[in-house]
Amino acid sequence: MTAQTSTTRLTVAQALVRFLAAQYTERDGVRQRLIGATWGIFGHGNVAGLGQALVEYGDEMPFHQGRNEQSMVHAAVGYARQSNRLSTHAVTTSIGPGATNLVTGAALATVNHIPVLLLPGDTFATRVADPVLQQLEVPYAGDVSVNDTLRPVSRYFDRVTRPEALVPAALQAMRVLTDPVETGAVTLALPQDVQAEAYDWPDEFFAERTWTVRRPAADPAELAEAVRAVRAARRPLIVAGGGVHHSRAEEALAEFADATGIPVASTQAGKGSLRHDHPQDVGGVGHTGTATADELARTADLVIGVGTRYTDFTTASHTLFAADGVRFLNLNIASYDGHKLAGLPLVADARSALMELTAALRTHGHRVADAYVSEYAEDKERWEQRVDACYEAEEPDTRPTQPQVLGALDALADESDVIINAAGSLPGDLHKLWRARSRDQYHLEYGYSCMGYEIPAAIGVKLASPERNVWALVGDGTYLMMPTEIVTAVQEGIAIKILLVQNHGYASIGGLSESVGGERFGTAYRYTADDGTFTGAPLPVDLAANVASLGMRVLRARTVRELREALAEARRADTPTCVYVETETADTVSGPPPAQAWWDVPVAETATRPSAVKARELYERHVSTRRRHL
Ligand SMILES: Cc1ncc(C[n+]2csc(CCOP(=O)(O)OP(=O)(O)O)c2C)c(N)n1
Repeated sequence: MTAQTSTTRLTVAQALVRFLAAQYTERDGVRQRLIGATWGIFGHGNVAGLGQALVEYGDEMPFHQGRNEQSMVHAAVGYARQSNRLSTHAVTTSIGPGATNLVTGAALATVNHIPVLLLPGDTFATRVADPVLQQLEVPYAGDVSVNDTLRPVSRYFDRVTRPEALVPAALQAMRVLTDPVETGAVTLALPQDVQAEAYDWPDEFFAERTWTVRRPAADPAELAEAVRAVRAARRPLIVAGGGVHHSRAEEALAEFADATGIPVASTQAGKGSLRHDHPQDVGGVGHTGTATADELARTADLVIGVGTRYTDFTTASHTLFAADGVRFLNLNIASYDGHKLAGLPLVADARSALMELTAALRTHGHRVADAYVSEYAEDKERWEQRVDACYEAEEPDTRPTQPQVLGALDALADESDVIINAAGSLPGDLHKLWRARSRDQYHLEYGYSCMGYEIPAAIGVKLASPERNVWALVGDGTYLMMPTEIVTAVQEGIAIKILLVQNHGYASIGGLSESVGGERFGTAYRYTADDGTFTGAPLPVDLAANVASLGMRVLRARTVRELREALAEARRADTPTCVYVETETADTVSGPPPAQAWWDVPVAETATRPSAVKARELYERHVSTRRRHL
């Protein structure tokens, strides 16, 4: 460290807390705290370091007490996403299992490009106490700890092995958290001895610092190419991804769509980019897409991807964009995604570049043909009727199907509701059916599709937007994986709502298993039958009682009518409330519309069981329709 005018002597942990409390982001003239709070579970790896620092500087750094390290990261992700990635939370853990519990949460954050700051404790930097409790000893490498498992899932990783190294590590961490291209999980591993060590910190380190979240404009040559491509297209389709939301580009997208007449389909992360009732919103696209969007995708000559990673669900495993000579124009802030599918890259902030594109196309008076507009408008109307049909229950005193559960929520929801989901059969139903009424109503984590995200993420969303009605939609499998953050909601009076859908097992994977020759093996929650399979009676598990045992109010609904009443009551409640409902298996009439496009899940090439042999034949037919876009 070079000579400084004034210094303050603090421990590394104290210095870090004070530094974090002074970091701000700024975008579009709005300034806010970058690290709004810290979540933590303490053990010997962080209690004397960060634990002591958080009590010493509690007035500068709010604290949330978590129940599981993974779910604390989910809460931070929920908060950060709801804050448009301009504010996030830090998560502190002990060493060993506390630290490795972070890995799944970190991967989820990184895959979804959501900033979170992870502060796992680490084993002694001095190694004087080795092996400390929970230390991994690696015979071939003295400098490896379990925290190295966080390297591949972090966008920045550093181990602060000396006090003064905190300064560059902390600054790099903030740079990555606030960089719209690089952001994701950022890990600062903090050896437990270093956390408690004192150092004379230059006071400049604690001065308020503002990180501008940039909006890079389009390169003029790329923009000119993009304008040419759009003007030449007869059947263009916009695929709106999560980048539209991250950039707050919804209005710019609507203006672009209004000016050109181009329809807008959306990925799971991009849904809500246009309101559902905007005439050009054609709904979800891909394997879980609407018939309208998928038909447009099949026949599009130009796919304009805005802030999308083109996952296999979006491309239907490279079978969806099927027109001869189809080309891609990829507006993305990340060059990596901008070059996918051999597309024309337009590497820029979504909002900036959409505004530039709109202005340029307006000067040419460019619009798609009227016939194209009426074609998708009619299709959209037909799809709306299909949604109505599976939302409605003719007989209100019967057990609802899952689409009818969504219909009941749809009937109540207004722009203030946020629905959160990540895995199971709900994401597919929601992508096809849900009518998003506001830009951030549809909160699907489908980059990592992690069971257990929903409840902690709901807490994070509610912390970011206390005035919203925040619903965690969970299946019974998902609930059983990670219910414990309910206790946190109860403890802090965070009035999230849980809609718990009981169908006695992994319905989604059961259906998938059946379609790929797996015969639903291992996917139902049932007693062991005489032949050793889990095909006996349903288990006597009472999940509603389980929720209640964690301190949350539960409303049980047995019929569509009771469900409507329970949802309305829960929605009015100002305390954490769960609605528990058991669903009927949907038949082909009342069920959600089937998948409109394929998804590649490889099927056994050799098998003796007829189900697998048949599934393989079908699989090979689908594989033959796969396209390479080069
Ligand atoms: C952590 C995690 N483990 C496994 C999976 C694979 N998986 C996806 S959906 C699913 C079943 C979900 O069951 P449930 O929540 O009951 O929803 P349902 O399928 O019944 O709608 C599983 C096991 C996953 N996505 N995440």
